[in-house]
Amino acid sequence: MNTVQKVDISAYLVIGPENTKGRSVAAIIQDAIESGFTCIQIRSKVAAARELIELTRQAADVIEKAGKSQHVTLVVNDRLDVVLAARKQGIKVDGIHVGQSDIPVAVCREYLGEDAIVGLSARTDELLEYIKTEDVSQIDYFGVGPLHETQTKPDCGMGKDGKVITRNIEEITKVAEASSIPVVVGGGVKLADLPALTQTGVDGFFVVSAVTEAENPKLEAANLVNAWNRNIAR
Ligand code: TZP
Ligand code: MG
Repeated sequence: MNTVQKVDISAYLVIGPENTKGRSVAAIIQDAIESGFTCIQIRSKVAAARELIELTRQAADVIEKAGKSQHVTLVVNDRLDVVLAARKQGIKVDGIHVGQSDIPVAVCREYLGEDAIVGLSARTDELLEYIKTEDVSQIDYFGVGPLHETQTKPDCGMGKDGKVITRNIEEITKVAEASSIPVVVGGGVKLADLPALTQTGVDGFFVVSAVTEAENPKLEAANLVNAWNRNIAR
């Protein structure tokens, strides 16, 4: 189909104050977008609502000052209240990313409107069947993972038995084929994973630590973007 994609999830940074080794969240976001990252998600399990609103404001400012407000998407993880409060304060926040246990997609869509970006983390169990059968009419993209176990989110991909299920390249290829909406893959993703990931048919990769814990976040972000763009089949 020759439609204009609503969101570019090719290089997607997830970031919160607990991920930056004490460095400024806004500065690392600036590094990432200057290096070509296309999507930013503010995610924190420790920050209070006011801090999340402030981080969202700083992210929106950085994106605007870089002249990328029309190209770089800004979303907040989980917190519909934070997105609504930020918008009320005039902050340009594009949407929300939710998980299977969070506020339902339909509710997010109702509050944020048709133009908002609403991303959903796919289910862990029976992933392929889920991707094929889920009603995706209100969802802009699926988050899928983890590719590897990760200390950033140790319970990512954890099954009912407490064991983490990672996704290999073959499975990810099947998910990309089966999904009628864009797919972004993350969880332990590092530079070395990108050549293989670009061959799976997914629309992008997401990272936390590869950028937020890098000694030089700007350089590492550029390395990731370049590796993706160099290898992706167009
Ligand atoms: N959702 C699924 S895995 C994950 C999130 C937020 C963390 C990924 O972090 P990292 O450091 O890129 O492994
Ligand atoms: Mg969540």
